[in-house]
Amino acid sequence: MSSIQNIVSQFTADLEKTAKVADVLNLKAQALGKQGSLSEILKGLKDATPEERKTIGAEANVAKNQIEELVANKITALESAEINKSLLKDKVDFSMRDSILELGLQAAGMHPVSIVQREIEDIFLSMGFEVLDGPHIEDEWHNFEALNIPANHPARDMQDTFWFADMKHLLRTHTSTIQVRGMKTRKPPFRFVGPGKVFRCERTDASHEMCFHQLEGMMVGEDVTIGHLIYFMKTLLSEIFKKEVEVRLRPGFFPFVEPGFELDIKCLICGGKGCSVCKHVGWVELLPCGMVHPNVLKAGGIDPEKNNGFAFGLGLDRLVMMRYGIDDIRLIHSGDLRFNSQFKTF
Ligand code: FA5
Repeated sequence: MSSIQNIVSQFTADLEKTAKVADVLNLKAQALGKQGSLSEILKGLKDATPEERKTIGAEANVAKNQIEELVANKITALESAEINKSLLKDKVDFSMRDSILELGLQAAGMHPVSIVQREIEDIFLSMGFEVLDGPHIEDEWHNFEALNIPANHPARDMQDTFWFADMKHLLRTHTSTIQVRGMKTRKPPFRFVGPGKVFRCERTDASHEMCFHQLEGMMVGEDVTIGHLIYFMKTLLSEIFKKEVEVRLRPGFFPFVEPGFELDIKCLICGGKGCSVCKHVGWVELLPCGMVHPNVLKAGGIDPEKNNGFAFGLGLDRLVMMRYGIDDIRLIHSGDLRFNSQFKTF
């Protein structure tokens, strides 16, 4: 009996000195394994009286349970010490977050697209519009079909699309997908804007990028007219430029509006003389818009007999270029801190 107790106390002392799970398991094998010290005692029972076998057997069982419990506790302790150690090593001090962010903004400035986007959101919020968001990865229905562009429609070629391998999903080519999602989740009357990144498989130049920003706008109700559309466009431009800018409205074709218009701005880089940004025509395509096509309202679950609406899709990067006199869109996307630091800081 005393040797059983000795085994447990020796085991406890040896366990105390272990610092690795593998060493704990080795120690356990030395006590409880086939050749282990406790097993050796049990083997010796074959020569004992039935009475001795009973008491020593019971005592050995208690010792085995004790050793197993000691082992389990030690392994848990070693594993949590390991986790704590790695947590401490990779620790992030979140209390530093705000000051780091502030330092970054002071050094780099706020991105000009973010500055202008926030200003436009505020302008539209003050006129009773909501600000909506939408996913970058879309399906064909939201990007094309619901916008009156069925499969094989030539208008699909107007926007070179990045398709996923399943040929059903794509990177949205315009923020008009937000129109569709907005209509589906609202009942007229409503008005909202939806800014965001869009993607097109295009060759880049001074005014074209593959990933750029648009800001969609939509207003739907019983008596929405072209007059409303022109009023909101004019308010937007006078608030953003804080000065008279020359614009022209011309007919434009988009399957999701009828009638459709292109609102161009006199190029503020060259003053209309012609440069690489306006492709030497003196005007920059900025704000396509129009009255929402009845098929689009239907796809959005809205009765076109009772409601009509306008929609627009502002080219945000080009507006930023006009506002700050930036002569190459690729600078906006360069990620160059020397460029960013020239704009407003907090
Ligand atoms: C559209 O994307 C339509 N969804 C806009 C619309 C919405 C029309 C609602 C009517 C009603 P478009 O492909 O023309 O239209 O693009 C809109 C604007 O995005 C352009 O006027 C231009 O300012 C900008 N844009 C287009 N392609 C690029 C590009 N590759 N890089 C930078 N800006 C671009």
